[in-house]
Amino acid sequence: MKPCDPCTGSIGLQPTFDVIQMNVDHIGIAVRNLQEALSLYGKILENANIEVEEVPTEKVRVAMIPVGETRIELLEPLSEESAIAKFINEKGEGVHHIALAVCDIRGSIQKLSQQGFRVLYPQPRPGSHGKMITFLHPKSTKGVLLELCQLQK
Ligand code: CMX
Repeated sequence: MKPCDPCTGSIGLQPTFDVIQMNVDHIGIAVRNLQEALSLYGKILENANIEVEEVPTEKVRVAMIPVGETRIELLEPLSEESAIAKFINEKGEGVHHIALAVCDIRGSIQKLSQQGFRVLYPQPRPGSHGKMITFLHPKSTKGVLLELCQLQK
C-alpha cells in the first residue's frame, strides 16, 4: 500500500504510515471534576503545558496533558447525556479509551468496517483540537474503547 503523507498529529511524530498504521495520540480518563483531577495530575506531571477545551459534540470538557510522545486526556462530562457521565455512573472514574492517530480516518473506517469492527461514527465527527474522530465499540476490540483521530483536512 502506498504510504500516505506524514501524519501531522500534534505530538510532532513524522511516521511514514500507510492508511491503517497508527500511533497512540492520547489515553482518555473519565473524571467527575476536571479542576480537581487537574490539580491531582499536576502533582505527577509537573510543569506540563495543559490545554482545556469544551467539545460540545461529545458533551465533555477535556484537558490534554503532554506525556512524552503522547498525552493524557482528562474528560469531565458536561451533561448527564454524555458518554462520560454514563461511564462514570456505571464503572466509576478511570481509563475510558485509547486514541490512535491515523493519517486517513475515512480510509481506516472503511477498512476496519469491512473487517467486522463496530465503528460507532461511520462519518467522523469533530473532536478536540480540531481533529476528526470516530470510535470502535469495545465489544469488537476485546473490551477497550478505541478512538481513531485525524487532524481535520
Ligand atoms: N470501555 C470499555 N467498555 C465500555 C466502555 C468503555 N469506555 N463504555 C461502555 N463499555 C461497555 C459496557 O460496560 C457494556 O459492557 P457489558 O455489556 O459487558 O456490561 C457495553 O460496553 C455497553 O455497550 P452499549 O450498550 O452498546 O453502549 P453504551 O450505551 O454503554 O455506550 C459506547 C458505550 C462505547 C457505545 C458509548 O460510550 C459511545 O458511543 N462512545 C463513543 C463516544 C464517546 O465515548 N465520547 C466521549 C469521549 C469524547 C472525546 O474523547 O472527546
